[in-house]
Amino acid sequence: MNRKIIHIDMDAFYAAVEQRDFPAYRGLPVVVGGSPDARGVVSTCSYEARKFGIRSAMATRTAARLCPHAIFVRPRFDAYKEASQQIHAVFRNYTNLVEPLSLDEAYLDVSDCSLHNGSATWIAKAIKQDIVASVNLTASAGVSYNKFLAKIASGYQKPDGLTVITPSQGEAFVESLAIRQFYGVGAVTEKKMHVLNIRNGAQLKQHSLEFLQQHFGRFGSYLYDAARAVDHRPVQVRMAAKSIGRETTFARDLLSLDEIVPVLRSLITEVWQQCIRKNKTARTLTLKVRYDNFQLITRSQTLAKGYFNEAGMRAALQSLINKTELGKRRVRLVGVSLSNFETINKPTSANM
Ligand code: TTP
Ligand code: MG
Repeated sequence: MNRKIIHIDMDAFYAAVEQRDFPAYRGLPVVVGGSPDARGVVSTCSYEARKFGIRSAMATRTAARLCPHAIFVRPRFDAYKEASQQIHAVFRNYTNLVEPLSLDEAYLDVSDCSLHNGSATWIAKAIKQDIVASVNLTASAGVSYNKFLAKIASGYQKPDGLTVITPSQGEAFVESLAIRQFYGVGAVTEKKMHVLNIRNGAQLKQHSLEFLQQHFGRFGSYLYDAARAVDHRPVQVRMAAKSIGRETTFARDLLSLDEIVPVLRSLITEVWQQCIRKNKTARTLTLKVRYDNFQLITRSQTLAKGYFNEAGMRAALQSLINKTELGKRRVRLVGVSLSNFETINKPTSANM
């Protein structure tokens, strides 16, 4: 039986929160990101601003040139996080099978949801309405029988869209897609595809599994399936974050390790004190870095034996730093967290 998957993605998320909270911004080009007179980048912008060609990850300075009368605002992550939590609470009214992808995006598997006579389309409509009622923001929804199609569908009629791709429409839909619209195909892969004369789904479908694997490695088999509208990836529920962490956003973006490392060391001390207070020990240490273009990465180390203490975290810090571009790229935020907790007296058993 076909699954019923919904992909929800908020419209112009950060910018929409700003327009909601500051009515004077409504109907106007709003750009959320760094300062336009420094080296900041655009996080996102309102749909009014997109008419001027402004896009995420563009230099804010370029955005200011494209639309000098745009309103430039700095991000308010707390407000976005709060809205995100409220949206995710809405999702869980419909199913526990929720896979969050980011603050503003999630997959839901509603195959077993009996609300609205089990119609995924009506469930998606209801979720959109609930989101408006709960956070006063619009979302776009994609409804289909796998994750790949649901995600493409949600972006098909933005903003405030609802697109359904039925099993009988799936293959033709995929054939019509530009190659760039395939999940995982970025600028580099797109170029490579064009060299191979693959510009759309129909052309992709003409190539054998062997050909695609030869040119794209493991990604090739994903592409082979995707071209046939096949995607078996399940919606993966992630547990509520069970971690203790601390992070800091710098007043200005930092490059020098001499400035960054002491901050990380004091965050480690804070995390460790919190662990002591909560009587916890953990096996996984995670370093989180947000670069100046807002790209967020995490690097983790898990101990095969034993637990992290403060000295252990300090000792592991350098090898985690080495797995990042700290010291080479400017960063706006760093954080450390511990997870994978274990209660020492009660051994966990995998088969219980
Ligand atoms: P997106 O869902 O990609 O974008 P969006 O919600 O702003 O607009 P759309 O209607 O096209 O979905 O990203 C969600 C949020 O993540 C976005 O509001 C801001 C943040 N973000 C960045 O900070 N930097 C980026 O480069 C991107 C793409 C997003
Ligand atoms: Mg979005």
